[in-house]
Amino acid sequence: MGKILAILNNQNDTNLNTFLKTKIRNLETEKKELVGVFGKTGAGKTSLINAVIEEKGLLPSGSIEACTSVMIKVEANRHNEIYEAVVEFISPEEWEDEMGSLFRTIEKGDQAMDNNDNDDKDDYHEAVDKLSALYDEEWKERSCEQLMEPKCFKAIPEFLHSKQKTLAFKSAKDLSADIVKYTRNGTKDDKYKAVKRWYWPLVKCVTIKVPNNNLLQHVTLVDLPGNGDRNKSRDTMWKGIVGDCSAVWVVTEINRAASERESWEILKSVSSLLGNGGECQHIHFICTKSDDIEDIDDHSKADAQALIITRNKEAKESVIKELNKLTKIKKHFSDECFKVFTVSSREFFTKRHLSPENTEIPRLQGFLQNLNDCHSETLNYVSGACGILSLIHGASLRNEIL
Ligand SMILES: Nc1nc2c(ncn2[C@@H]2O[C@H](COP(=O)(O)OP(=O)(O)O)[C@@H](O)[C@H]2O)c(=O)[nH]1
Ligand SMILES: [Mg+2]
Repeated sequence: MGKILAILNNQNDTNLNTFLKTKIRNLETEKKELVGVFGKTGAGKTSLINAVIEEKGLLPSGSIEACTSVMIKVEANRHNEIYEAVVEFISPEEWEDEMGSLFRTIEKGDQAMDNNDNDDKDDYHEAVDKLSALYDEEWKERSCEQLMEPKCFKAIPEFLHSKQKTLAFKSAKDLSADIVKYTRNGTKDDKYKAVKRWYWPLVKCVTIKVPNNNLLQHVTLVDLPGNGDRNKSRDTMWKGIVGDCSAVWVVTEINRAASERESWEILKSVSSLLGNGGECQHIHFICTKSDDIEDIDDHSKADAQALIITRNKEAKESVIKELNKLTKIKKHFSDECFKVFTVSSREFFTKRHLSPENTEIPRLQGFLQNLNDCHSETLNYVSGACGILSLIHGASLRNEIL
């Protein structure tokens, strides 16, 4: 392919020639298997990803107040030993538009306060949160136009030029500390008092590249906040990602796994997007925080372990019972698609009460390993290269090339 590319480079640029050159270059950028991690805030998605890839503290997790606000993709860095974060922004035009509607919401909200209209009040607080995250108090005295001036984006000039911002770090810990200002809403969290500007309202997606990671060679994990997004381009991206997922993980706390409506709603809306003809072959229901049992530390290790195992079993049974009720969704997928896991990301790292095999993180790792192994980069390359060669062969028979 290298030789052919060299020959093509020495020829005049015809349509066919340009097409072939692009095709050959694209052979190198392979498609990944996407695993979408869904669930409401606080369900334990971020901790789950950290545990599965065995990078404690890579993705900042924590209090609900400082929840993850943007989409985060985690994949392998296959080029060097560095932890890398690539930040993608929405366009400046989009932000200006959104700001206009935020200001209108705030005006409406002032009236809602008088009329006690709760929906409008929520929108009002959301708008204030967003503007304050980015501009602190400044937005109150300035116009939209002034708030678009370059001096407001000194730390992120890339945003104004519609470019990505690439950040490089030596360790997972350094990356985690720096990316909070792009990914989380920490305005109300004392832990982040030092951070003055939060950029999440402008961020579309952050891709984190982890070095030396076998599980992620051909797999990308996507941490998706909540259920869609009000920002149009982020929502489009969200839906696009759902449609491309090879596997969907619906994450929910074990204590409410079967009863909580929200995770079942997520499962329903996600499966309607997956629909027919999608790539998705695996829908996994993951019950998190299996260590979270009241007064667990008062028990002996053996008793604690027995309690956890019994509850895991009960949780699985009730989730499977609920799953079986979803006849409409089940019509589109085979029975093998659905699996239930019980995990504790905390136990996976601390190993206080459980032997590692009792939290099913290793089982999820096995699943990812399998997804990796089934994804054949070589096969994709070879069939792509064959296609290019037969095109060239056909064209040369017609004297169009070489
Ligand atoms: N006890 C226990 N707490 C957990 C576990 N996983 C996450 N948490 C806690 O649950 C909260 C939310 O976790 P996070 O991963 O940020 O959830 P996300 O909002 O879904 O990404 C944090 O306070 C975590 O410390 C677990 O396995 N056991
Ligand atoms: Mg999170």
